Amino acid sequence: MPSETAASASPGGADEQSLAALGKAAGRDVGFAIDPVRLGDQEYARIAATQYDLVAAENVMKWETTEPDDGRFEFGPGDDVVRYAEATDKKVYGHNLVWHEALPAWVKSLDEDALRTAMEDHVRTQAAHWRGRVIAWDVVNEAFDDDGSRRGDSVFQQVLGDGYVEDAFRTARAADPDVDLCYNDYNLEWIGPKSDAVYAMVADFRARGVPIDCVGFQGHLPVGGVPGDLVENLERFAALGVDVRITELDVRVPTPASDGDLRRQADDFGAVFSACLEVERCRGVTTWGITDRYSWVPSVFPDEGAPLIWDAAYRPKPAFDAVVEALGAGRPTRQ
Ligand code: 9MR
Repeated sequence: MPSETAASASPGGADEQSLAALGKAAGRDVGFAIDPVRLGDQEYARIAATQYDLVAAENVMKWETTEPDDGRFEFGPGDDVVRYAEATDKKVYGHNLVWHEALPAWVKSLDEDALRTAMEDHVRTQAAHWRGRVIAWDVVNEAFDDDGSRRGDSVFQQVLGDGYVEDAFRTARAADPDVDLCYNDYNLEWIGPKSDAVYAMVADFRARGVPIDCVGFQGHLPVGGVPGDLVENLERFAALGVDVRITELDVRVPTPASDGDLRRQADDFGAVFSACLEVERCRGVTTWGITDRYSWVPSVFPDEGAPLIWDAAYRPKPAFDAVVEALGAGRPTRQ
């Protein structure tokens, strides 16, 4: 059984059936959002070490952690993630530089000039700190509302207006000339008002030489929610000359989860990984965690959860087998 083989990979290195190994053969990164505190959990650590080749910090590179007070930077927890990644041969995907959430209170009370200075200083200092050690940054996270307008509940939008996004990308480029600079958002997976607005922004940036290299499609989906036009949507962004990536995949189901929903969830995971394999410029898929034991979903969606590919007892779910199958599909068969 593929799940048994892959899930029992030897500690300390990816075995040839691991998700990372299958992803590598297919030219795709397989990542997870890491909470370094959970590495004390033996099963978490074993799966993290053996199954993935990319990490994104679930929380510890966010502004509230990295600059809790004006000009006082705290990179320790993020450094732990980077050191862990380097020790286990994984890439680091930087999440994130500018976001209206996970923001310390001091940022929210600044006037226009002070906020612009604070944002540029934050982007510059954080990008410079991990220069050469992260492959990409979510420079700006979640700047748009679902109707395609700029989101009104962002202090950056309220005080600085649309131009803050461009300013953040230019500042990041100046601090790290080599890292990929990404825009990242949710509900961007299908063609509609929100993805159209982001598409227009990316097209405009590319036309005017504003540095942008990639777009992250988060992929926080309800079961059954993989849009039929996912590939078409990824392709139209790629045609603008940017890489694309699924950055935060999870598929929530009503809890307690039924067998039927877990099978539909497996189909959804398989479909998203297959979509990424189908699009040449899709660099990989990151799941927003490893195990149903630890997920943000139940705290935000009452009566929903179980959104990941290992269950709360670290047993691989049907979704795990579906990912193995999707990743292996394009692989040459060995004799
Ligand atoms: O999973 C993250 C959760 O632990 C945090 O409390 C929350 C606020 O910082 O952020 C969650 O991750 C979010 C990500 O950073 C951006 N896209 C949506 C994710 C889920 O809310």
